[in-house]
Amino acid sequence: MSTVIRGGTIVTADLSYQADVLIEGGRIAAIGQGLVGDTVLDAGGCLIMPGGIDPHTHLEMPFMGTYSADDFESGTRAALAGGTTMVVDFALPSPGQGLLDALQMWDNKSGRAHCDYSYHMAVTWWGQQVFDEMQAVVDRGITSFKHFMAYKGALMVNDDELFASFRRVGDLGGVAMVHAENGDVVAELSARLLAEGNTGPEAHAYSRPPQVEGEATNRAIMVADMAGVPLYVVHVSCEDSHEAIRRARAQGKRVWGEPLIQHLTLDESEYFNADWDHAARRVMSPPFRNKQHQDSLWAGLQSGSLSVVATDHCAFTTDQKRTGIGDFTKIPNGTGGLEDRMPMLWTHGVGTGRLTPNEFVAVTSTNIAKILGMYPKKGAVLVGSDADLVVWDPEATKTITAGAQQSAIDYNVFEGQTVKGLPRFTLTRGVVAVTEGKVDSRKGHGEFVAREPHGQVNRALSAWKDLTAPRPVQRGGIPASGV
Ligand code: DUC
Ligand code: ZN
Ligand code: ZN
Ligand code: ZN
Repeated sequence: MSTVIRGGTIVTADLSYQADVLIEGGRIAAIGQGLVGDTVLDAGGCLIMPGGIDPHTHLEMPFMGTYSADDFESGTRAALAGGTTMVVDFALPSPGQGLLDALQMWDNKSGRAHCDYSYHMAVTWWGQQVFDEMQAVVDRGITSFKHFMAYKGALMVNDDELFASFRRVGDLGGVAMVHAENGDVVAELSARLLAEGNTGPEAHAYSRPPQVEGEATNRAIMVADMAGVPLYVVHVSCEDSHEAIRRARAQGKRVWGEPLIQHLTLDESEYFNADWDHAARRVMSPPFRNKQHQDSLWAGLQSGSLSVVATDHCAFTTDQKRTGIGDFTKIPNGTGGLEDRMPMLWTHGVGTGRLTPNEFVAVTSTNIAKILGMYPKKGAVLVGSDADLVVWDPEATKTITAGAQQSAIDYNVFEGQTVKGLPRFTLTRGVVAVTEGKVDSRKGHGEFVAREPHGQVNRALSAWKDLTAPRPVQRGGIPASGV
């Protein structure tokens, strides 16, 4: 059985050109003119792009006393409906739990996935067991390790733990990731706001100002540089953290920043002059920011100082959110976005002239495939690549509404927004899973994607990169220059 996608324009991160795509055995078998196959998909007027990769999801995750409402089934169906053909979810050990134990828990959930997936491993505590098990995690093809600098008393790691873990990740050829917010300051501000009687969801935003993110991002960059490890900063929401990333990149450090589609398109007014449910449904960390911060994020995508657009999809129902009535610190943090990321970014990015179609492909798919060590299996339209493709109709429109979404929750933070640019077809390893909004995909079709560690080449440039090597010491104990 072979399939030909005919009559479209291939759009990659580098090029746009007219050609057909022949798919056999789930992979791209040929690209050229006049190709013939058993099944023909009409891509007339459409763009053929690598399927989206969302590198930041939390599916069926135990968090803040509950579980995120979308599991690997509804979550990956939502992904496919919006043109995303792969998700990377966070395997999250509870503090004290082994990494391999957590991995087993995630394996038990992910068998229901409709599209391919991989994991990042979260490091939520530090000890010999974690150090030891990291090797086995990398051997399984999981090469990215996430650290929470916030959620004090729960998931947060301190600087000594951060430094130790970063060094280990660097030695294993992996990528360190951070949720960069100063958890000590957030805890302090939250307690003070509550004590002053500010219990509503808007206080969540006041408890996490841009400075807590800027400080933690700077700190993580410096710690990563001393540890000699590449760093990926998730959910960059403001100029304060973007500025730190921009500076680090200009210094040659391997640092990448990931804004979310929510922060690019929704602002802090969602928390104010809104009813409790409306605001609480939008409580996430970091919170939405003002227009100046939004402009900074768009500028980062345009200039290349920010590399990837994700969702941090961590969806909770209104009932789950309401457990925080009377205490904003108990509102489960998280919003959805998996189904809407691609159409929203196309509409507000390409549709406004901020991004070219090629830049759109780079930030939704190709860049992250390279950063995470799975290119060109994913993120490419090349012979031999997986046929994870989206046939994109730039003229198709719809109005986003919760009633029509795949996600299991009862609302959508983009409710009422009209998007222009939608999948005509979404293909997962050559299988058509979505046709003009209709999802017809198979539970369990998704496969785990093992990833490759980076070599030395992708390590930070700091003179401190090899702290274990003997280094010449000048009189007075100061290391000689050039080490
Ligand atoms: N932020 C959220 O809003 N939800 C999940 C975890 C996180 O960091
Ligand atoms: Zn986070
Ligand atoms: Zn409302
Ligand atoms: Zn997250």
